[in-house]
Amino acid sequence: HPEQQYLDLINHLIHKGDRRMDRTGTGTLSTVGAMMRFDMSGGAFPVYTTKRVFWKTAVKEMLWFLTGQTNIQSLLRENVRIWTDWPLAAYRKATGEEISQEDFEGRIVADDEFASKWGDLGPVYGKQWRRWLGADGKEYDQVAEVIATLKSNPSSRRMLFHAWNVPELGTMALPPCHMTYQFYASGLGREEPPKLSLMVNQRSCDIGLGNPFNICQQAALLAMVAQQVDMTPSELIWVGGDVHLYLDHMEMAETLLSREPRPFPTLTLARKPASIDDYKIADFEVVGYDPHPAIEAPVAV
Ligand code: UFP
Repeated sequence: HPEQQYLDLINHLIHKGDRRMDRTGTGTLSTVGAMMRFDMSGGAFPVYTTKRVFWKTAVKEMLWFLTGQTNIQSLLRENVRIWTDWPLAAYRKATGEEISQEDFEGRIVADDEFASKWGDLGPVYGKQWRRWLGADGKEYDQVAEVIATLKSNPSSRRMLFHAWNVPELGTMALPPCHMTYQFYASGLGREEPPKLSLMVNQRSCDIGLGNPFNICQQAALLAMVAQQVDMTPSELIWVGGDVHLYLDHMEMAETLLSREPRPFPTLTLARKPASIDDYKIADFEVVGYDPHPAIEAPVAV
């Protein structure tokens, strides 16, 4: 089962991981240089099954990256709260107000002026993907460029987008974890339609919470781009730099290892939107997802 790659990586971290302190003060077991490959041909959608993964939230975050936005307001309107911690901490620090997360989120949603003042994360993923600001003052849409190249010159070795914009790292709420997205078309001229693979390079990976989420959102991106360029999704290849298990995720890790993976569900896109900018969460039809129960675990911030 392809999910065994994930379980093997967890097992490796538990037994061979380097025990070390980390930025968040939690402590991890860590390794460097891991690869997992997921074959999506036939429609398989790599959403792990050894615990329930909230794939809709993950896909909604991917759709938000694609909008090029960096404000949490539009995420909160989709009920996605994963980025609230950073603006909330900044607000509390600046004002000294002991506002609850719920109240803060409520104000961001209801009040545009408040949202534009307090809800922005700085130039994170969406900004870099769609509106990378060049030294020439122009904004570069890397995603559109990749899609255009996939249509005009699909054997190119330059079809990638990157989020590690060095001069802007300091003003991002979090420097990019998943950094490069490189596309690769195969079977060109021999197979109709050709196949599309995506290799993602991730510098830092929380194996317990981040990875299950990242894998399925990256798979969703591959499905969308493949559809836009009339290819079939092939492999999602995920490469991790510092891959770590937080010490307070040990119990979750043991539970995951005790469970038997189940078949991955299938993903179908309900329609073909006019462009990569027009996908909605309702377009993602996932059938046959029958995971083991969800596991709650603390997020290291
Ligand atoms: N992290 C992920 N995936 C993500 C994301 C964050 O695993 O998509 F945004 C984790 C990795 C790490 C932490 O545990 O968040 C980021 O911390 P640092 O910047 O110190 O690597």
